[in-house]
Amino acid sequence: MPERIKNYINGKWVDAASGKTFKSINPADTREVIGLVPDSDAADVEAAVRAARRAAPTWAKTPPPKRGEILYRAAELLVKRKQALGECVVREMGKVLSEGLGDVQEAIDMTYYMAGEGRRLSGETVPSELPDKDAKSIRVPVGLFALITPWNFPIAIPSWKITPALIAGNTVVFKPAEETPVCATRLVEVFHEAGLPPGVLNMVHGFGETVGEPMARHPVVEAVSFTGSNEVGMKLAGVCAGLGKHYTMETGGKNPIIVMDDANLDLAIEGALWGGFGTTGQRCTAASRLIVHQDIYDRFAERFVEGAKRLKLGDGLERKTQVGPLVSELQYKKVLHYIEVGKKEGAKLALGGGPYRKGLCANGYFVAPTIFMDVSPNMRIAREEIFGPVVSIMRAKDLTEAIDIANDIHFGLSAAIYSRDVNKTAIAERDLDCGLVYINASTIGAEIQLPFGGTKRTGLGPREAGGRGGALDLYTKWKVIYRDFSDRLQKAQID
Ligand code: UN1
Repeated sequence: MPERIKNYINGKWVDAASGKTFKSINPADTREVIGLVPDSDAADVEAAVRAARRAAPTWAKTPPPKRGEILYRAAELLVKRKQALGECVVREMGKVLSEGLGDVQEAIDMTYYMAGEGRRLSGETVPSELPDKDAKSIRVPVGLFALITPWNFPIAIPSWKITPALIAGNTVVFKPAEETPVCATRLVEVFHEAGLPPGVLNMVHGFGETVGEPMARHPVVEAVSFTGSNEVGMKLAGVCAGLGKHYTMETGGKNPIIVMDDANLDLAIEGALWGGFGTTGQRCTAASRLIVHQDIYDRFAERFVEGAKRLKLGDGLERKTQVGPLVSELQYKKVLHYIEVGKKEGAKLALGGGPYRKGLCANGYFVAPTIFMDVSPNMRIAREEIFGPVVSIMRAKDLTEAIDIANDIHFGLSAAIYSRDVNKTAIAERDLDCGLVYINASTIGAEIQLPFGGTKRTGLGPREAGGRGGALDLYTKWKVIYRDFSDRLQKAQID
């Protein structure tokens, strides 16, 4: 029997007002229904927003270290439940178990990190230009946040948004991806059990048009944080700007690895396999373009294809599996469509090129690891985000050309270079136009203590995750306080 999943409103687990449900299934075997999930609408959004609004004044006045204590307890619970949550990620989203556990670990890291912010949340104190007067800036909550998260990191990415929102004193309405509602529920249970007061965090399950958009448009919602497709992100940014809401949109990537002729080839191949096919290519940070120096191009391509041939596809809970299924029928069809586009564009298909249905994979959304060679930078498969196990290899005559190809697209999330020449890696570090640069490492695996995000159409608004210039820039606003204790009128800029 599938589990009956609920919305979480004002500290209570409730069905959608309409009573309607939809199914969450296992993408490795679509016959397995994991959850029956509330198919919510604007009425449920309204109830969640009301609860969040009622909870806001008390939560905003709760001392941040006390908010932090709740987050510490949540982090401890995540540690205790890591295995179960990791398995839930595998069953509902399809990634392999080691990565499912990594997904949970990233949430643990983030929750501890943001718990610690409860005792920092620092501003500045600076001298005033006048005597007997002081001046400081403090961080205050923004207000009520709508958080809309994707399915590819069903525990980690919600934690990137929920924990900074909470530590900063905001209240939240949260819509998790419709593909991974059970994982989201496990995460919200943790915050509930950690002692979060009712109404501070609310979760409404459902779809973009019926829940996400009404949430973002709701007049009481002051800010929106979205991670997902570029198309939806840009549209939502327009909605937010029009309604005067703060926002962060974290969207696509088309991340390159540059492999120079002096690279450690074994390391570069390993990194390219991990970046290209890890998480079945379903990371914003996935390495979907390999830009290889012409002198090692053939050698690299041959060995890369050999390595990809050996990857084992299957159910992520099987110990030997390295590549799981795509998350849904929609993604499966989209990836297969792009493979056809690549063939038609005249790229050379070196591996894969279609569905993978062998053995136990027959009932899941499996696509064979696919490699296109001799891809030219203007082909669609070299420019558009595919979000699947499809990698394009391109040739470059030198570092300058490689960097030009890397930069000549609308996205700029992460990029990597493999080279043993410190000057070349320094030039790449300087000239790659993106948010994350990796040197002698793949494009995936950002850590939470630094800002996460990219340039160009990859993202709009403040970055996610930790550190200066990270999430707190979205989840707090500055208040500046001048205190005059001179007992006389003092005029700044004049006296
Ligand atoms: C994403 O795919 O949206 O850097 C996030 C990484 C992970 C996060 C990816 N830490 O690959």
